[in-house]
Amino acid sequence: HAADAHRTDLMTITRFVLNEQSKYPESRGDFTILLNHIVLGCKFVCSSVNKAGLAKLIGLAGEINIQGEEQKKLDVLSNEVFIKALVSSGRTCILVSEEDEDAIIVEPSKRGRYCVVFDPLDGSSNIDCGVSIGTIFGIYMVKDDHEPTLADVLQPGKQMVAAGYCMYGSSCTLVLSTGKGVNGFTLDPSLGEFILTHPDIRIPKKGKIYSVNEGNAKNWDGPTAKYVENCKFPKDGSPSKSLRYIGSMVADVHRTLLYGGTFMYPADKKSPSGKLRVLYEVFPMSFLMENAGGQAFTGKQRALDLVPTKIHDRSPIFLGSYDDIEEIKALYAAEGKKE
Ligand code: P6P
Repeated sequence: HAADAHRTDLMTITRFVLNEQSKYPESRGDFTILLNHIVLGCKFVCSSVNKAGLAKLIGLAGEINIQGEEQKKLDVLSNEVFIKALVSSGRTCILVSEEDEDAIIVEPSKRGRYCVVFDPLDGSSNIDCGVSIGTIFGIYMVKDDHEPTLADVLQPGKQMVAAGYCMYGSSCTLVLSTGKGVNGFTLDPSLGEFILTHPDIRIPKKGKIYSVNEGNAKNWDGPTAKYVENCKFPKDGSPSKSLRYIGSMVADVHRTLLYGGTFMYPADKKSPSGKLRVLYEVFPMSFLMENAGGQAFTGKQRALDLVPTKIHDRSPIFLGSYDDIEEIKALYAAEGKKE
């Protein structure tokens, strides 16, 4: 029965992507190689994050560790691991990391056709209290071999060929879309493999949860304030929604994807572009939401239509269940008519 099938028909993320890729006879396996290197990075970070608490407890993570080296912060270490993994894949030409001010142009001898934008350890301020954190990544493909420039990554999110995140929590879960649906894989530590555990994830059309930092309420604009008000005091007599806010984007988005509802980081008077970064937070999560049947909206437009001007640009974001985002879009449209 099902359990045995799981044991004997191990659908690993590598096999899954190879199956997908077999639908493109012309492909040369480059994406599979790239993905394998991203997966390697995730496995390393998962193992380091799980030990981080322990390392801190037994003093390994103090200023000087037992090897006498200065102990790197986990997000710095994760960043180095991903950069090394991506460059050594030989399939990338330009990298953008949340940790690096400038884009990384891969040396010519190791160049491939993919541009990877990533946040190696999003939410890392939550490590010490054990809240789930994650790696977020998006992948663009350059059209031909040319000297890579920022223009290759300053592309709208709809140009991405793949996006995903890896959440380091009670289990290590990698959620991936290559443009045709969304699939979730869980790391089986005994095998060191990511196994398909959430095939074809579809976000509920409407949800009962809203997720936003209410501490910013005094700075919200009208439509955001109105939407949150409607969640708390529904006009149509339906039950109030539940507020769930973890403060770690990967965890909040993962819950939204599986349970439905909305995740919001709106603009506010203090930060008119919101807080979350376009390339490696907003775009990958929006790509996943749309591929799971949901929506992602900036308050002005479809998030994936946004064209970034700088690699660390920020944007407001409202993402989640299709019908719930429709409500938010209607509130912003009504506001636009008043102006
Ligand atoms: P706030 C974590 O620092 C992060 O970048 C995201 O993971 C998270 O969604 C957001 O910031 C939380 O921000 O302002 O609510 O603490």
